[in-house]
Amino acid sequence: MGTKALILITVALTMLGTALGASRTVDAPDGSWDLQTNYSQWVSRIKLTTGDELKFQYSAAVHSVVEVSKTGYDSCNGSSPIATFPTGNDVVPLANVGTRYFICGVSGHCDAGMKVEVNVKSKEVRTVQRCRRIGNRRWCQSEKVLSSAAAASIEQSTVARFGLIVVAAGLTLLF
Ligand SMILES: *[C@@H]1O[C@H](CO)[C@@H](O)[C@H](O)[C@H]1NC(C)=O
Ligand SMILES: *[C@@H]1O[C@H](CO)[C@@H](O)[C@H](O)[C@H]1NC(C)=O
Ligand SMILES: [Cu+2]
Repeated sequence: MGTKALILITVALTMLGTALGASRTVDAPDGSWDLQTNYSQWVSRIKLTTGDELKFQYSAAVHSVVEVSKTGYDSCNGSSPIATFPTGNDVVPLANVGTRYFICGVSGHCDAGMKVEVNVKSKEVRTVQRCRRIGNRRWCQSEKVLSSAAAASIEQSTVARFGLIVVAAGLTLLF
């Protein structure tokens, strides 16, 4: 009995885990990591929270991605990189709250605008109350919903909610 409950809890936590992160491709859906994009404009339209990831897709023969400090970003100087991502299909996990700075490492490209600064925020936890009338009684249920950045946030919060329900079921079995 206890084992069953533990398995359920594990399944639920795994589901929550997959519900937590969203993937953002830089300048998707219209563009990619290139010289044509106004990245401050792109970044103003998206929201990134911890657990999300940033994807850079580009031709590795033409560009690169270098993560730098604010100083390196402001001066387009990639000579002391925090990290370099050279493959053309680079995934950068955004584990922590804070600002991250990325520039293209190819000479002149950062100065031409190939630089992006992203602000990673903490995930919000909202409490949603749903009420339903059956006969002359009102049944209310409150749920904690983890909201994520993705456009698919509705599906994600649904998955998260389902995960929480399974956790609750698991705990009921356990005690
Ligand atoms: C990029 O977009 C921002 C906000 O719309 C604007 O203020 C800025 O001038 C643009 N930069 C370039 C290089 O076009
Ligand atoms: C770039 O930064 C390094 C140290 O991080 C510094 O030694 C170098 O002078 C800088 N280059 C330019 C062109 O400012
Ligand atoms: Cu470039």
